[in-house]
Amino acid sequence: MDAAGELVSPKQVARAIGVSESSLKRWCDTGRIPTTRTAGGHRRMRIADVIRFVREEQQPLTTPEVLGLPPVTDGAQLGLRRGGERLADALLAGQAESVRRLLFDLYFAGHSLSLLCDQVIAAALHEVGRRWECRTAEVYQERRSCEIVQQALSEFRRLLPPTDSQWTALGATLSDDQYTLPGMMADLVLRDCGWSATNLGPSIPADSLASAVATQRPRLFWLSVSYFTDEADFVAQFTVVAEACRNAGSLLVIGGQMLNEPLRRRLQFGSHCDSMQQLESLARSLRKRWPRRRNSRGVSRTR
Ligand code: B12
Repeated sequence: MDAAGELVSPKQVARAIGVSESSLKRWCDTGRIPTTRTAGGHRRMRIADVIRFVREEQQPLTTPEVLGLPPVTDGAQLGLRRGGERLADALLAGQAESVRRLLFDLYFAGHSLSLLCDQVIAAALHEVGRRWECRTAEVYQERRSCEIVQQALSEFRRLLPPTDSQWTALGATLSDDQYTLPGMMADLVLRDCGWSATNLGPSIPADSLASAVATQRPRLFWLSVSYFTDEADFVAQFTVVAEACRNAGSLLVIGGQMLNEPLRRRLQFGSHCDSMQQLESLARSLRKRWPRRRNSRGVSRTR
């Protein structure tokens, strides 16, 4: 069962939300929380549906630990900007548990995943970068910050809705580009929009990405560009990937700190996004605009 399909019982959810089991069962039976039944007739809910109910109905979680989630702390009151500042301090100090609790507090307060990525996590990592640049932070603190954020972000997967294998997306960074967070964020944000996303990871040669696109034929291919040593070589590599996307009918979506306007004018791509919020709105609008793919017999198919 994929993480998003994880099931929980009314007893667990009632304890996590701090309501009686009978009220919770009533919410199940009135359809406020999508519910299935076991062979023995017991109610079960997907954790993703419980979390959507909690966030949409602003139903405070009293004991999220019951659902394997971090305890509630005061993060929700901080808001996004101060949340980002608190996160930068916790990252530089290597406080993984504080980072985890802060991100979940802000998520349960109703902030979208894409907003947390852009205005809290990226903002905090930019601050870590500024400290590195002015020698008040070390490279190990940069790397550790990324590890801590990746650990926390990987826990969000189990809270996301099931993905639709019709909407396939693949992504990576090119050779030399070791940056992992933008790719992980794009993967999570696309899954949050119901896309079946696969992050191939950092620093992959263009030829290999081109063959991945040719064989997988994703509907969307994302490329994050945070670093390259030689612009001409980067453009040459990029062109190989862009060609493969054109041949496979995959929309090439690009983003990243290195993609300034003059460089973008030298590149052929489908869409440029400066943030995860832009990616989210693109991913949701494509699902509305694009038809489902059909095979020769007119049956909807996943590729
Ligand atoms: C962590 C880090 C590292 C780590 C990365 C580890 C890892 N696992 O990723 C390590 C130690 C490897 C590293 C190395 C270097 N680093 Co460094 N690093 C950083 C740091 C602090 C954070 C990077 C990060 O993850 N940011 C968080 C992400 C999420 O933010 P983001 O990239 O802005 O992405 C957002 C948007 O751009 C957008 N986006 C980005 N990509 C995409 C893709 C798509 C599809 C979409 C839709 C959106 C999108 O959405 C994101 C969320 O809002 C940055 C500081 C900074 N300003 O980011 C410096 C920074 C990028 N590094 C810098 C430098 C110079 C280096 C080195 C060259 C240092 C050296 N001399 O060795 C090397 C180069 C390594 C290489 N070959 O890749 C400079 C770059 C300056 C420049 N532009 O030239 C920075 C800016 C630090 C600084 N202030 O000077 N670094």
